[in-house]
Amino acid sequence: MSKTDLVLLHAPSVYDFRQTSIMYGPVSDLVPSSPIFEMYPLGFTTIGEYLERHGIRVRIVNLAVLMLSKPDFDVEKAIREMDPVAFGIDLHWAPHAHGAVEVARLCKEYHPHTPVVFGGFTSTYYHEELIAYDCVDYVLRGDSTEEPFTRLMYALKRGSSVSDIPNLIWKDASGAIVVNAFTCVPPTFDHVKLDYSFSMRSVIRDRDMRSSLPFKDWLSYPVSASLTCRGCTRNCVTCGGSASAFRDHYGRDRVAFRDPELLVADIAHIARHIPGPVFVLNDFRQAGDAYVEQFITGLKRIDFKNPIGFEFFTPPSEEFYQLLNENLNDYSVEVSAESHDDSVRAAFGKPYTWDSLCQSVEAAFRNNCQRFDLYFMTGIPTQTAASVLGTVEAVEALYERIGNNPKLLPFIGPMAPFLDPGSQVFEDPGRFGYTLRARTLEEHRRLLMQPSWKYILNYVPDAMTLDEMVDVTYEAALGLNRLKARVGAIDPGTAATTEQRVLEAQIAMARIDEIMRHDEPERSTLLDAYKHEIDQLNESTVCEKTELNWPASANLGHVLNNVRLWFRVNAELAFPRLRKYDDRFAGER
Ligand code: B12
Ligand code: SF4
Repeated sequence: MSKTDLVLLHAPSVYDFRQTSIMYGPVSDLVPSSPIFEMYPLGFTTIGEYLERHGIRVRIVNLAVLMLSKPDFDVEKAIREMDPVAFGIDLHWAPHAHGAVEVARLCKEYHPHTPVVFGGFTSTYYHEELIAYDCVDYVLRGDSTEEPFTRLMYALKRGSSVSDIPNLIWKDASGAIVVNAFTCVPPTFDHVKLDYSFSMRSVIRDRDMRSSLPFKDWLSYPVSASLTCRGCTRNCVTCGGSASAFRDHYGRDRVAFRDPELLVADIAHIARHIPGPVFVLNDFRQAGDAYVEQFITGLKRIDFKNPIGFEFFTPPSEEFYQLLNENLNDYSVEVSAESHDDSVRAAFGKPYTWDSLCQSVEAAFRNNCQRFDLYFMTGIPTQTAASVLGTVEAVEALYERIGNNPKLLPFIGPMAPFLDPGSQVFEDPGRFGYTLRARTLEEHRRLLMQPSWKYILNYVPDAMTLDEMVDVTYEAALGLNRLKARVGAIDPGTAATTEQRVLEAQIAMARIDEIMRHDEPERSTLLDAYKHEIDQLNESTVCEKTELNWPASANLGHVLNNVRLWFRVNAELAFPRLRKYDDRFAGER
């Protein structure tokens, strides 16, 4: 097993963002990525680990990170020099619609006979449109592609038929499109490893750290995510990962949970090798009380020391925080309330009250919660500009209620760049008070090339104009920034930088509107001339990226464990027989 069989490529949102003048705005301010969304799907690591366990050699190349961190990185040369059996490209998030297809075109240009495989949520949703592109040979549908991908790779290596590989869309010899049955939807989430062992091994083996970094600044902020499930029990109307989206588009009618003992083992493994905080995503309370008890006491058993953060879909109770406090050293909480306004939140699909949330924040701090991140969004159903500004006042009152505790960190950002394909709102916009500006994949690709986030949005809400939405998003961000500075949740320097950036962003948005009133070719000339200023504003706007960070510290244990892993991987390279493989699909190998 010497040559790389599969290269997994992650494209930037827009290819080539280095040449275009686009004011992305605060579209990614609330996630660790920059606006070109350089983070690859966690599924790359589960695919990589699973395929390697079955004898297929995999390499992740995060083109987006390489392009961001090395301005002269030559993508075409890098792709030309690769020589795998197949390329895999994620079109998981709709914002990658432009970059992912352009990267596929480059793969085909330099390697016309090498198959290009697409996958991810957006690929699944748009599988018919996607397979029609000349540069796409296969699409694998679904939220669990590890097994069909393994079988596809065996078939490609042997030159055998792919007609019985589940979830696969392909073209036969005549070019006709064949849609295989969508039957691989595992009922549990236990067949994969979520412990980052694949990424660590491949860094050591390929002597290449940067290509597989999950996002640009990961080395300075080594955060990891743990997942409790595939699917979701809830139905937030704008979410493409809701219960109804999974049922209607991803073939899943029941949530697949990860065994709590496996989840604890994932986290223990992360803690041995990576010093940063661990986020446990997808509210584990969805799995019921027994699961909660087993998981939390399991974390106590491993004496988990890293900071740990939990995403909760509804405000937890005092009793629940007591359980966390009794069992954990350092925990934090994250809740996306979306709005302070109960009717707006109910229209979004989260029908709990603002008062219950405030009580939960108080209870969290009574029980030693180290940090409470509260997320709000603009552009959601029924939300008016006045309601958005009301959120700032409500947060101010909440700060007063908790004695201006600086451990509360509120954030606000727009629902952007897109309403999720597959969400209830996307499927039936009129019912929820929206007009869609794009439906097809190609229409989304065109939107991504627009010059500012106001023009990129794939929707217009009825309850406010796009200009109002842009203005109140920045206004509310300024309000929260000032509040955080006043209570000491952020330092004055950070607050001043954010204030300045928001003000400059408002000016830039107005300037782009003004440029858009010109016709081509003057419009493009003016935009190109403005590129430098726009690029300065693209990193973060409504908050400083580092505000999202939780503390991390490496110790001697991490160093020793990584040295041990380094020796083991190198020994396996020198003596391949040391590596054990799974023979599950041996007949197809
Ligand atoms: C965890 C999560 C995150 C994490 C990211 C973790 C990560 N690196 O993957 C964070 C919080 C950072 C995040 C950010 C964003 N997210 Co998110 N996220 C999720 C969530 C909750 C779970 C997804 C998950 O991890 N699944 C399990 C992992 C192990 O599998 P996987 O990555 O899906 O991969 C499998 C398949 O998708 C497929 N697959 C994936 N890639 C490929 C490639 C190939 C070639 C093949 C064959 C198969 C394949 O096979 C994989 C293995 O089986 C879902 C909601 C949900 N209920 O599912 C939303 C969701 C996926 N996110 C969504 C969105 C919109 C975003 C953002 C764009 C939001 C924003 N504007 O900032 C950003 C994008 C960040 C970036 N790329 O830089 C939408 C996507 C809708 C759409 N169709 O576009 C979802 C559905 C719902 C939502 N609104 O949050 N997200
Ligand atoms: S936004 Fe709502 S539906 Fe979507 S993953 Fe989160 S809780 Fe589930």
